Amino acid sequence: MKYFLVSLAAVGLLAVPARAQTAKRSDYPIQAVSFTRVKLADNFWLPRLKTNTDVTIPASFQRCEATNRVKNFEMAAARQGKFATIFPFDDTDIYKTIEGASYSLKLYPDPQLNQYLDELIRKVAAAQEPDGYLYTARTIDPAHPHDWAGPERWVKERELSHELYNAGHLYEAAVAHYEATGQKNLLNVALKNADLVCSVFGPGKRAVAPGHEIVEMGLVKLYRVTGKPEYLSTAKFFLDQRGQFKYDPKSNDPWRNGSYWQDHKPVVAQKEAVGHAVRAEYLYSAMADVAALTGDRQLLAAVDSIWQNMVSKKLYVTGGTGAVPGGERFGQNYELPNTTAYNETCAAVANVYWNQRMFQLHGEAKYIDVLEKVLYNGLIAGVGLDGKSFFYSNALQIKNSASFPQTEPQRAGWFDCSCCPTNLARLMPSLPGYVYAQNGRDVYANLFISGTTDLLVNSKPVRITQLNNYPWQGELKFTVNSAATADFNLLVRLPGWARGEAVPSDLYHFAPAAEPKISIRVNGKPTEYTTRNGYAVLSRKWRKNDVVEVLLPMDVRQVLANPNVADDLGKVALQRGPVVYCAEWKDNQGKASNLLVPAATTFTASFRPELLNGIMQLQATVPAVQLDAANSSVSTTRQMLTAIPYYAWANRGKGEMTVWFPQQLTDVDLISRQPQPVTVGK
Ligand code: FUB
Ligand code: ZN
Repeated sequence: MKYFLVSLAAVGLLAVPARAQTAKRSDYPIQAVSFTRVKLADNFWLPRLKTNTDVTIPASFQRCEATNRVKNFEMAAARQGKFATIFPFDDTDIYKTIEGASYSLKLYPDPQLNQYLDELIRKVAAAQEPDGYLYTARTIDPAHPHDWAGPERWVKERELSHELYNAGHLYEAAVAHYEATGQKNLLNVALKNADLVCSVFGPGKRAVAPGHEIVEMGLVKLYRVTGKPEYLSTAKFFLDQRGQFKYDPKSNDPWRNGSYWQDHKPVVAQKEAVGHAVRAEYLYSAMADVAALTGDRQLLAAVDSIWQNMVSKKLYVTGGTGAVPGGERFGQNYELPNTTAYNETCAAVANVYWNQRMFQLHGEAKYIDVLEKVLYNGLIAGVGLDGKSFFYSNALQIKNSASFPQTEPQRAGWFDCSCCPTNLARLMPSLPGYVYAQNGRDVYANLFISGTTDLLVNSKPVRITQLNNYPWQGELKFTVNSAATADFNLLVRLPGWARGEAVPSDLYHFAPAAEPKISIRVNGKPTEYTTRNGYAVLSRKWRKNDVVEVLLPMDVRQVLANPNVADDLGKVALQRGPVVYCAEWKDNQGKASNLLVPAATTFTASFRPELLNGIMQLQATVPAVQLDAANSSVSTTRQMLTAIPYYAWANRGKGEMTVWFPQQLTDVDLISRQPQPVTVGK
């Protein structure tokens, strides 16, 4: 390869050719500490990552085989047969699972898995056309491509072909595989494809706003690995193509006005999170990437204002985004219904990517607050405790009444459009890469996950070890170890929820309660600290075995929504630490929609090791509305409300669940509407 290889060099795996050492380029001021340098030892996350490795990834590969996704590559290699799955983007399920398996190899080395990946990568490489084109939905039989693919390459890219979407996922997988294993077999396939893409698209060449974003993020990753400027300029070119196509700006239909694809305005003129949520959040992630790499201030201003809109008007209390099923998209401001909440699991994955990048741009804890909210709630609700059942959409209420439209009351093993399971498979094992970040002498502790990281600060090796029982307990312990005295700032995130802030906006707030207190001790002594952007800044000359102890208040908080959120009016949600709770039928006499939580309710928290793989459970005695249909009567009794973490619902069968609880009974609505099922997926 003629371009320099940067990332692995940075972690000491590869020698860097001279050109790379002298090359200076701007990037995020704050760099995440790579997943390769963080070893987890965490009670909450490690079992999940192990399940992802032992169950999710093998199940995903098995399903890619059983559903003919692998066969599509084999047929493309042979240039014969008939595309054997439903969607032209089905190739990406293989790429995403390879990506997850690559991260996972770093956590749990496994020669057999490595060998399986090599075989699969051989099949992927064989399906690639000589000029680099890789898209089984056309290559199998170019005379009869998939209906969405169009008669020629790229002609339907803006609408539905997903040619560049497939490319983007290939690049993401290839970089993860290269960084985790040091092997270039998939990277070479990706680079050949990217070279083709850069030769086809660009100023004076073909132009399109990619129909489903991600190629932009993928190209940026290839740029970081190789330093090849065309990858960055093509990513920027794709961003700049938005808002060029002639739609009908007066139409309210997102497909007619272009907002479904975030194509309604030039990207620098966009101010709100709109359209298909996964596409949107991949776009916003790429905007942050390109702004960081080019210093483009307009792009930065645009992505800042879009984030502000999302966090103050379009974010569920669970961290979900993309409220509307039709178009899998963001709704209007404050349109956050509970029973029909779409909240695609892929959108949670995308929101993690986006918030991490916003943090790296600005160094403000609020972005990690949102990322943490997504992580502990909306994201992991997407996968069952068994590791092989998944939600595509994530409702905030399931009501057993013929009058309510339902989304998905149960998880499924796979979907025709199976983007979510494989997106989870890749995000979960990349988690070590979100725990720490660094900007020279500033070392950020963003997530409270037990384990160890080895860093270089001022060229001196420093080891930080975290030990805690988060998210259940608020005692955090950091042990700093360096061979010689090391002078640096340890920035510990002071989570918004621990400072009395439900979200970094006025979309949700906590009901008034005694002011929460955070205390910090160094080597057993209370310490003074300054704060910066939501972080406690601990500046000192660190010596061997210095211990920082942080105590976060873990009171149960009642959350109220902005009154503009019609569906949450007069209701409260429950949160303890970063975890948002729900009541599920199983613990509440078969129902959840009849429970009230008056303002004065106080909850007790108790750890239940035997329940749902170990959870902190909340309980309080509350009024419960009882309906006696036979006698047409309604009464209120007092009943124990048991709440479990939202992420843990739907692991014990099908029934009612709610995140939001009315504070009082205000009305009894006599209705006899017919159910209107909400469809999931394409
Ligand atoms: O279009 C590819 C994927 O399928 C999207 O990201 C999901 O929302 C689903 O529509
Ligand atoms: Zn999905």
